[in-house]
Amino acid sequence: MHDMLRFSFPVQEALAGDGPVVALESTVITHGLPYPQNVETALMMEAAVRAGGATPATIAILSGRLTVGLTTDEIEYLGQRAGQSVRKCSRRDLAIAVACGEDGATTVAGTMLVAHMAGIELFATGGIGGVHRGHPFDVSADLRELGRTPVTVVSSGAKSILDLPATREVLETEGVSVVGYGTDELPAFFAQTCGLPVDVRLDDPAGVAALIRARRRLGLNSGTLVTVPAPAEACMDPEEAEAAAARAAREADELGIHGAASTPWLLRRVVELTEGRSLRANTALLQNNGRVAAEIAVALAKAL
Ligand code: PSU
Ligand code: MN
Repeated sequence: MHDMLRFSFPVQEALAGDGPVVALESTVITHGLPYPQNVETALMMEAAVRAGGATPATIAILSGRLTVGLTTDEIEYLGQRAGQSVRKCSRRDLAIAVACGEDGATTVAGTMLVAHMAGIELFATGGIGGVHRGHPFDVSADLRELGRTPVTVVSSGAKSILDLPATREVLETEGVSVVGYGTDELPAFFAQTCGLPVDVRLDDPAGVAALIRARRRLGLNSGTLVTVPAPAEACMDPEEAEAAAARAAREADELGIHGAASTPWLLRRVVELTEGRSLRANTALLQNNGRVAAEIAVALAKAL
C-alpha cells in the first residue's frame, strides 16, 4: 500500500523514528473555509500541532498522488482553489482521483483512510460530518469510516448544521467510542455543548492514550472520536449558533441543495448569517484540536 503514498520529508522522518504525528484534512481548506482564512488556518493548525510536540501531516491528493504532509506552497495552491474544481474526496472518491490523476481534498473519511495506510493514529479536524437535518438518508461517510477504520479523530463533535441526536445514534450503531475531553456532554462545534452525553469523559492525554491502546489490544477495527469543546473565548452563544444552523438548513432545502454540496454551502451560509462569528469559532477550535491531538500523540508514543 505504501507505494501509493508520497510522504513529505518531515513526516517520513517522524514516522521512521516512531515519533508523534497528527494527520490533518484538506476539505476544510478547499470546501470548509474561504480564502485566505483557509490557508492561514491550515498553517496555524500545523503550528498548533508542532507546539503540542508532534509533526503535522496535512493530507490531500495532488495530480493523483496520495500525499501525506503538504508543503506551505501546496497548502497555498489548494487554498487558492477554494470553491473551484478540487474534488471533495471521501472513501468513494479516492480511487477516482488517483485513477484520473486529479487533485483532491480529503474529507474526514478520506483522511482517516489515508492516515491509516500511512500508519498515523491521530487526526485532528473541526467537526465531523453526520446525519443532515430533515434528510435521514444523507448520512456522512465519515460516520461509517469511524466504524471501520482504527484512527482517533479529535474534533469539536459533529457540525452543528446537522441533526446531532441522529448523528449520535449512528455513531453508536457503528461502534464508535465517543470521548468527552474534559467534558461530560457532546460539544456542538461552534457552541460548547448540545446537551447529549458522551460515552466517557477523559481529562488528559494519558487517559485517551490508554483507551487507544485498549482498543488495539482488543483488536477492534473501529475508530475513536475524541470531542473537545471550542475555546470559551471564541465559541458562539448556543442560541445564535442554533438559529443560524436551522435557518441555513431551511434555505438549503428551499434551494434544493443536497449531497456533497450540502456541507460546504451550509457552512458558508452560517458564516454570513453570524457575520463571521462562526468563522472565528471555527478557526479557533481547529487550532485547539490540533494541539490536543498532538498531546495525545505524544502520550501514545511515550507509552509504546
Ligand atoms: N470540519 C470543518 N469544516 C469542514 C469539514 C469538517 O470544520 O469543511 C468537512 C470535513 O472534511 C467532513 C466534511 O468530512 O466536511 C463532511 O462532508 P459530508 O457531510 O458531505 O460528508
Ligand atoms: Mn452527505
